[in-house]
Amino acid sequence: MLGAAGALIIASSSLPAQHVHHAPAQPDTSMHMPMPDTQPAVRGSARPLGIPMSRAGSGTSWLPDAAPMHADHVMAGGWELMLHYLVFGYYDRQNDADRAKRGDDQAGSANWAMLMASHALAGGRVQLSGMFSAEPWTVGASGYPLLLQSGESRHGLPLHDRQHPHDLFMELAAIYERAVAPNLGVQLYLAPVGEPAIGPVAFPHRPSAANDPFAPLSHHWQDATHITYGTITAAIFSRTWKLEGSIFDGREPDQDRTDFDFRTLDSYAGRLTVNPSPRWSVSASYAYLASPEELHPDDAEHRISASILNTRPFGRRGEWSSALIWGANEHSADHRLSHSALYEMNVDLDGRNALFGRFEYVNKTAEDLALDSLAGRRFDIGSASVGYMREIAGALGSSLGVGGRFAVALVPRSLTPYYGSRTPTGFAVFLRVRPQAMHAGMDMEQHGGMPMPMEGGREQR
Ligand SMILES: [Cu+2]
Repeated sequence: MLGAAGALIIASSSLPAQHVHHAPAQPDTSMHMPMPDTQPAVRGSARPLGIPMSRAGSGTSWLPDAAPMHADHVMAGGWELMLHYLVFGYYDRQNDADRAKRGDDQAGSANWAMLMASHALAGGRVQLSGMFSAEPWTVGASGYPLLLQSGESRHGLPLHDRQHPHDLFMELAAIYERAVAPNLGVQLYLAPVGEPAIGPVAFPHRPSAANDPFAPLSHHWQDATHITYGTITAAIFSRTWKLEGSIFDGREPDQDRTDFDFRTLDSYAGRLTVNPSPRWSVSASYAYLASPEELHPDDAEHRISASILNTRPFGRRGEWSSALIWGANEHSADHRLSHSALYEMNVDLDGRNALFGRFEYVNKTAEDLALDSLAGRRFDIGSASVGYMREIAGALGSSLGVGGRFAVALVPRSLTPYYGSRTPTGFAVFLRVRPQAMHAGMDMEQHGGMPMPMEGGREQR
């Protein structure tokens, strides 16, 4: 996320060459555009080692450098300010409630906004970020309908077949980072609310999920720790790798989505990420969660995951982002590894039309799905969702799109009494607002009228 590119004020000759792909001769600034050829850098908060802003994912995670960036960006008194937001208004209908016990419909909004400010400090760079969601009100405490989803609770009962809302405070964090050698940097992340070094970039920030309003069914096997109430992460990194360790409060957020759930830093995690080239980011992580679930406080959890993220050009002006993720949990209660696998993609065909899809396997227990009569059993669940998004308008730096999503799940026969069939379905239609894509050709008025020397293909118009 965080990708605000635009301001190429420091001479980019000092930065590693990036030629992700070549631009059309006459880019249309009103449309979503892929990443520019050059590495952005901004005076006052240059990133150590010349690592581009586009690489910044959720928390301290890395995306491919080629990931598209959607943000508003201004310089003010030596501070670089960036605003990111993603707002979906949806109508969601899961299953046919007349035929099956499980399923529901809802109109609501999934959304988040993030404000970041960064400044030069002591030979490095400090960044403050705040990320917020209105979902406690626009989704509600019971979450939105999503067949076979599980995780977190309300009124002492596990949420099932619904995705919990995100908390009002999704992140309040400070990062300090600086180079300590020509190709070595250090980073410290302090977050009263934030994301420890676990798993891939969280789905709200993944380009491969950017047009999908809904969470993966494997969220709690892969990236659900993106909101924790207390995280400290230390990292060392070069231009191509990053090694991180975190201590954090491993408890999931509770049903009160507007408060701070501070406890103790009882959990830890480590992650290695490698970005071998501009289009790729590969990571592996391990986490120990001391007591993640409020309903089962004595149950500790080990979580291991690996991910491969890719962004590549598609056609003349499109871009194709994808994610392949494996995540597994082992609960101290039963010492069995339960696996999940996900492939997800977003293909921006031409800057206006995008196709997206997510294909998942996850092993869930009767407890996860609140199926008391099947207690002790485990279920292999598959899910395929596909969708389409079309940009229909752009104004004031925002882009409005309209889209739809259809999903079909595959469940074992033993679940048909609950879901009505072995292949229950769900669909949603939605509007989506986000900042227009940033690229080096963006208007200088967004940078206080400063002239912006550019290099590379696209921006020389
Ligand atoms: Cu989440």
